[in-house]
Amino acid sequence: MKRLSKLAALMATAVFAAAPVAAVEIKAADVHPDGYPNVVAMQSMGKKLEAESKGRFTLKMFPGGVLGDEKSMIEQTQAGGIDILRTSLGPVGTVVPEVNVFNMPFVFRDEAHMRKVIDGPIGDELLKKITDSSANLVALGWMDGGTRNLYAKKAIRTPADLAGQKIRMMGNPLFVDTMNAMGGSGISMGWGEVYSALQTGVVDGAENNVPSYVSANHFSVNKFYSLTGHLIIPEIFVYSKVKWAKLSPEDQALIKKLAKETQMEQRRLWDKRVAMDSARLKAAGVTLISDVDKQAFFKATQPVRDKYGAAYADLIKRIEAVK
Ligand code: GTR
Repeated sequence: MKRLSKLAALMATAVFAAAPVAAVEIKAADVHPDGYPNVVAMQSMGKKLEAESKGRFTLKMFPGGVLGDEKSMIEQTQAGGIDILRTSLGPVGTVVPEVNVFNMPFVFRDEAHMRKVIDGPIGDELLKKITDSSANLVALGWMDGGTRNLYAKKAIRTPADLAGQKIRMMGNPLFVDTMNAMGGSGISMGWGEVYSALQTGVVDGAENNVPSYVSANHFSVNKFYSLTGHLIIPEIFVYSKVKWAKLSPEDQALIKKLAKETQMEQRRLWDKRVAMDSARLKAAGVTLISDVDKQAFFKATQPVRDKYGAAYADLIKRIEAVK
């Protein structure tokens, strides 16, 4: 009897030692399709994580908005249904109002300015603000979202050209206010609905960076791309706080380290993609409007900066001071 139980104990130890450590499948999501720089960068982070954790982690990507629009995906991430979400900062402003400083029109001078800000202490502070907020998200890193320009079925050069034009904006009242101030009529809807809305005339135009304009095929219905440059919004990838709490401190540190690399990898992929898509637009016969009265749009949107920036005057001064 004694010998038998000893044997049983030995067997139990052997079984326990051979049992694989619990594997974690990370569910990642993006509104952009496979092949888009942000999706590729996130998949690459998944591969590195798999290698460095010796296969304990795998990342499964749900691209193309299959899990819903960004507003709904943010909610799913907050609830733990999605582990990692790559999203524009635009809709994040509805759950962490302070990030709206980055969402304001003409807050960055150009993309180089935006990159310097997100790579420096202000960028780190904002990530921490998101993590420390009640939004239930752990902000891991930034991605590049280029410059957003207006596209419509006609050339837009001045605020007057936008009169009567219904323009799709991202889901955050700040953007509807921005479009209304610019002279058009802002309508918010999820990214996945925009193509058919443009096609059927529910909206006359929209605004986005070149890779989004191309990958969503919007250039086939709206052939005038006006370089208004009204928004330069960085993107972000966040981990569900509910899920984050289940990871060991070592795994959290590993993911944070890889996130920093992902931020830079996406940027390289982004720059290549912008060059490629810009060439594609020329070949597709899209008219690029560069003689836009940007000063007029800047002036027209001052009330939006006043309204949303009032509480963050110091932060805005610090952003302006970044050279
Ligand atoms: C893109 C951004 C997406 C999404 C989209 C939109 O530039 O990468 O995350 O926010 O814009 O306008 O909805």
